[in-house]
Amino acid sequence: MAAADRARLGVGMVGYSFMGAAHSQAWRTAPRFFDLPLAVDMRVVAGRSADGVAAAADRLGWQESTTDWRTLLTRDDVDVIDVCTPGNTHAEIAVAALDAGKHVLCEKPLANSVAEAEQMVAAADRAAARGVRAMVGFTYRRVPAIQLARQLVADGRIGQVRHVRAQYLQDWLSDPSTPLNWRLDKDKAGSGALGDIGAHVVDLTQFITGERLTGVSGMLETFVRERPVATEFSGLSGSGGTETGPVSVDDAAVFFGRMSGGALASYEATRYAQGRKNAIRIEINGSAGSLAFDFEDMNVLHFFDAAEPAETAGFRRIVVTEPEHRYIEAWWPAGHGLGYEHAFTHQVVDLVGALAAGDQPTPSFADGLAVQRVLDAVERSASDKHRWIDLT
Ligand code: SOE
Repeated sequence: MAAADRARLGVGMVGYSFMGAAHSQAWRTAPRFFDLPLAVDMRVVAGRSADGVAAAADRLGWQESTTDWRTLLTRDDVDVIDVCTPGNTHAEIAVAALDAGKHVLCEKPLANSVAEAEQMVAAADRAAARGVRAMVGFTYRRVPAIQLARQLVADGRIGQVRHVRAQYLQDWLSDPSTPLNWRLDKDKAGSGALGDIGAHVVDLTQFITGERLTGVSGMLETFVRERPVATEFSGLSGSGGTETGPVSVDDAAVFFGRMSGGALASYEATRYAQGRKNAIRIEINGSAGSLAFDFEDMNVLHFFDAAEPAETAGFRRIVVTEPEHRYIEAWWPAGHGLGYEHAFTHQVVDLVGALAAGDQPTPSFADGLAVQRVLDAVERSASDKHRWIDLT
């Protein structure tokens, strides 16, 4: 269909720093590489600082900026609101947007507590009755190698899942002089490594296996409890002066659990794994084979097929850059890999496709709530001598 004939989808975004920039890139790029059923209009970005948000609008490609996100709710030219703010504001913005009849894409984790996540699911259910949709941004689901892993599990290529082993390793807090920022403040972020990055691996392992965690036991640790107050901070780095303040979240989380199909699962999320910048490592062992993935080599999926003769059996390194792989055809010739930002673009592609078709996009707010329940259970377990917490 010619672009001019397509119905338009007006987008408003709230927040404009690291995640806002990643989402803006996706809204800009998706219509240029994919044949979207709706024409995307990047109408307006909202943020607290007038100068900051105006500069961001200019840099990131938004037509307008505002310091009052509530104005987005009453604009007829805004159909979807993309929430890229710290977790403590997700529930307020998403519920107001859904009640105002706007579709919502909300960054992960869905909320800072189970109670907030439940309110958001209730708002999403009310909205769904009017054809209004809500999606949570567990972006890594849209990495082509992750899509292939899920497909192989669904096709029975690794048989019955026995072990799920997942780590999300970063090192940006290893240096104690890295200053305080909102991600280290429980009131704003809800939790630390657990919610920020552990949430991703909980979601990914549930997505790949098609199973849910039925119970967990865990521990949390805060290695550096006092840090400099930031004088400037951007992305995941910054600098501070001599004034210090408390860190109120976990630096690292380790937990184990059981999947609904009976598999044993272990998880680690940390910002102290020196040398690991954004290592999302997932290995799944089944009765008929195994899969292994590392985001630091994100265009590759390792696959072991136990049916192969012992002399030649071994992990196969599948380079997931063929046009047959999900999303790849829209990009480059085989072997010309993708990066971090592409999964955000795929997220927009799938959201716009679902909205045009009148379908529920995934992951839904209910999926976000399921992850939130796991995070909450790990926190309760950690504060009660690693007690087993049932999730059934
Ligand atoms: C920071 O740890 C962070 O930006 C996460 O918040 C994102 O979800 C992840 O994509 C990269 O790391």
